Amino acid sequence: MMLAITAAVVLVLGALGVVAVAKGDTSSSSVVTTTVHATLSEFKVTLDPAVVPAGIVVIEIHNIGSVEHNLSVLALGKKTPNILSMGTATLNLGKIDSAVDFICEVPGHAESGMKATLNIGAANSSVTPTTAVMTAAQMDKAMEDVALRFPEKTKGIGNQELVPKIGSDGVKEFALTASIIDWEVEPGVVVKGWAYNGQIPGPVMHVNVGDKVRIVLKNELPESTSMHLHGIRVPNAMDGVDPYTQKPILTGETFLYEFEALEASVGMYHSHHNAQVQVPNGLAGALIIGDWKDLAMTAAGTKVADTDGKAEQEVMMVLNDAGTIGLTLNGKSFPATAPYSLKVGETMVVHYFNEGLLTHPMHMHQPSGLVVARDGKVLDAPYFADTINVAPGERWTVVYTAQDVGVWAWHCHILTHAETPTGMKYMVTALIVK
Ligand SMILES: [Cu+2]
Repeated sequence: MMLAITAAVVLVLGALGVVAVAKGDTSSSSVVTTTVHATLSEFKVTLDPAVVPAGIVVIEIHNIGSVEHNLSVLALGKKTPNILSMGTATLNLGKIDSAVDFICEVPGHAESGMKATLNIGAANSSVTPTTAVMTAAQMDKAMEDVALRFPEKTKGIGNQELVPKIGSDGVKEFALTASIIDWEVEPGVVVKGWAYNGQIPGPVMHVNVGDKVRIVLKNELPESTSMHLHGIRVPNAMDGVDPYTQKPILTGETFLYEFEALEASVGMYHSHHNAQVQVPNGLAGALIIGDWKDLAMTAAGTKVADTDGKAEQEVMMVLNDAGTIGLTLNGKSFPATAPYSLKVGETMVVHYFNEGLLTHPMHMHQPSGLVVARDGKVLDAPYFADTINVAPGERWTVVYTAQDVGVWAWHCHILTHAETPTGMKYMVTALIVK
């Protein structure tokens, strides 16, 4: 046993020795090691530098896009695993002496432009790795350009109110169809979204306490699905957890979710089948039981400076950070996110819903947020907070009463979820107060 350990230690030390020798060689000019910074986004691969001397090449990769990418050199049989949005990876190409072609292997990405070539040139031409790809003035210009585009129109709007049919039995019946659609997540970037009724997030359903509700879900996805009514009190058979409470809804099949709305709730409906794929790809939406403009203002009482004691708006803010949709507010990335507007003294009741995989601290620059409910339960003691952590699965209800005129930024405060070197992106919008 001791012998085996000693042998292993010797092997490891031997390997380190080899690495040390190789690195030492770079200064004595026999083998040069060059680090290249590769930046992945939708749908581009940028190499810096793009020309290197022959020798050992190590690629440091940063995915600044909003979806997963990888980097692969087919000719060398070398590639990274899929890299999450904002993730990094390293790819050691070993010794190369001729040009190398890179692609992203995620289906459709290379065809959309994710290709690059690393060329071999003179050792003294552009060996020095640099992280500055823009001048300060270029950066300022890029930031201003994207900011001026907000709010930029894109195709498709989520969270549209779904009007129920009232059946002869008095039941409020909502029709949902799940299918894969083309979804413009940011201007010019169209992804395969998984949608209820062709929109991301799915349509908003409002019902009253005491209503009898039927949701008719048709599955037009290429795989099975099921739907969980998250934060809503329903009979166990309606909980949407296949294979326990129902069979999976096969492609082409329909399932009826029927329940009586027993309690005021801020609920969400989402897939509970292959959910780590189906939900971040878009299969999620809001289901509200009760009059939350009224419930929230009653909870707020005299704590907010609302002019007439009534909320003017109820806003759904669905957060996502993964899947094909990526870092988004209501299925859109800045500058395609929707702005909100209020007059001084007016109030909007905002429900945050986190359908992603990460916690998002949502920050409103006008510091007037009164947290009145968590997961659809009114708090005994509402409290003020300008940054509210919304963990996956949580819903927080916040009363914002406009106090001061201006355009107030409203964004996730994990800064890589809100900004890039070329300006604001992802989970950013604004409250415009007049
Ligand atoms: Cu975030």
